[in-house]
Amino acid sequence: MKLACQEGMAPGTTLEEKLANIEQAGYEGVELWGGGLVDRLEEVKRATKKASVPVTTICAGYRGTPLSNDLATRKQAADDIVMLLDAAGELGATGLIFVPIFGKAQINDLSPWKSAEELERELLVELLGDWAEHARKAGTLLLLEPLNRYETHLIKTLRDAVQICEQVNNPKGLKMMADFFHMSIEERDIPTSIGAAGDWIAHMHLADSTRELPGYGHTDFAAGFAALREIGFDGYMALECGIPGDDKLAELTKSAHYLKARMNDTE
Ligand code: LER
Ligand code: MN
Repeated sequence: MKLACQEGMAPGTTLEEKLANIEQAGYEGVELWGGGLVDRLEEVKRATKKASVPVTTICAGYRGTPLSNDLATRKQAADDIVMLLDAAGELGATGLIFVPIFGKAQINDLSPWKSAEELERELLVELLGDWAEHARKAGTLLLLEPLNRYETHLIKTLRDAVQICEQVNNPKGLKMMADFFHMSIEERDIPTSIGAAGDWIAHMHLADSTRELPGYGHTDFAAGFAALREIGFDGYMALECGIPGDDKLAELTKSAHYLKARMNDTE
């Protein structure tokens, strides 16, 4: 289990400065936002090669919507996802984080034949079949991320994501991730859900129940980390949250200490 930090949370004006601060604050990797990444890929490769902080993951940032009603919008998503998977492979990242749809369903309900949600699930499995294979060949993973009910209607729990991963059944191309913030809303018991998802989990997002830095809310990270240790998780856990206070570097450093202490609580 290694700690990482999203680029956008790090203080600094250049990528070099941000990477240096991430490392100084006690993190071992950086997660990049996918939007615009392909246009600055060479700059990212140069900066990360010099720093000792590797790119762990690319977080979404594709245009379009994979489960849109509109073919051009679906195609836009497909083109960007394939490009970002190639970038993830070139950067040596664990994977590209993928959310099938934000908000409500966009495709038509065809009840009584099939509901919009049934159609979305079938379309999703169809699309993921191709993208998982593309990811596998690129040497990376597509990482399905469940979100909470206020951000999506479709894949909300770890169990939802596991079901899709099982249906696609290409574990070298498609796995899932779990975000402590979404889990604090959707999971009945976080350690049990992590245990049930097991080997399918290849990445984590860290945020407390308030979506601030770990340590500010009431999430039981020690119990979550113990469950991750139990399933043999050895991937990255990237911060994705707000930073209270003015001294961002001090806050990030404090949170790294807090998280490492929670890892040791149950060792
Ligand atoms: C969105 O809430 C989220 O958790 C991200 O990781 C996906 O864009
Ligand atoms: Mn997340």
